[in-house]
Amino acid sequence: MSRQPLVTHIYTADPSAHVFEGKVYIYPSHDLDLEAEENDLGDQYAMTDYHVLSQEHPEGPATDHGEALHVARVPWASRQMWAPDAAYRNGRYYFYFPARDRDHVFRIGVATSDRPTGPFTPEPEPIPGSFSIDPCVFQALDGEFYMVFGGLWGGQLQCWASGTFVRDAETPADDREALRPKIARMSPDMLTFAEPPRDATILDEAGAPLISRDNDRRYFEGPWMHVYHGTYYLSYSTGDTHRLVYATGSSPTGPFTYRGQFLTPPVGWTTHHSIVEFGGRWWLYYHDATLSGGISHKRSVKVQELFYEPDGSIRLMEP
Ligand code: FUB
Repeated sequence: MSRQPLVTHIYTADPSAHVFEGKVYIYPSHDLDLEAEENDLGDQYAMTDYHVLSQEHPEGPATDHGEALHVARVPWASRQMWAPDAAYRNGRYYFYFPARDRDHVFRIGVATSDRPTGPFTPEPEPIPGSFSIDPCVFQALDGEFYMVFGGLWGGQLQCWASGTFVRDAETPADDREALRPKIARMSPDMLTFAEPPRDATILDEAGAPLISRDNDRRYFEGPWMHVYHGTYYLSYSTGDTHRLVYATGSSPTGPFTYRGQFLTPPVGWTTHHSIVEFGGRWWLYYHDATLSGGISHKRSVKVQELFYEPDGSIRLMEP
């Protein structure tokens, strides 16, 4: 199978793949072809808009449907349109995206359309009570929708550890419990949270929460949830150790037990992915920075088949 970028005329990253109307629709970030100095706050990820891609099949070519939303159309947002996601409910498509507000605090917004390709019309304000980055909106087995979200460092998850925003907050000390992704049930209209976000706990094999110095396993950013054989799979990036790993649980809100790594580090600093079933097979959408020669903020979305072992574990892959 080809491991080439889905498209090469623009840089794309952070792919959230969904099957809508019999096709795969991919909702990526749109990396700009800009020179930028890299820093740990991610200022180099200065994206301003989103494009939607689609494929008739994960092994086939991708179509770029053009600009679906621009920061200039979002009244509350100032910059940095980071990793988005989309959902379908009751005849409407909902596009979720993080961006910095006018105080430079990351919030999560929602925009709607009657088509999977957009253009999407943004709500005038971010989702009340939202913060940080990397929304993933999924439907649980009982039909309810949830958003799992959050990212460290430039994604500001550590700034909210006390419940209110502390701009210069640091990540927990090495021997303390690691930060966890946040999860909230969505209201029926999909525009607000039905409850305050809570922690999605990730435990080790002995049932203890992962701790901060466990950099190969603890949560960093880019959560994705899917269900396989009745089990919830929470997968995510370990950030500074550049792995894609997963944990499983019997409830959409956790707790989740760490299970393993499924993708070794791709080229570039960030790792971000989604997992989707299409045609009775499973597919991993992810990005790397090969096309740009390794420039971390110029990434390209790729896809490869994903395999489960008989015990439900995900087979380790190389990009
Ligand atoms: O693309 C900007 C940020 O980089 C995303 O929000 C993170 O997940 C990381 O991929």
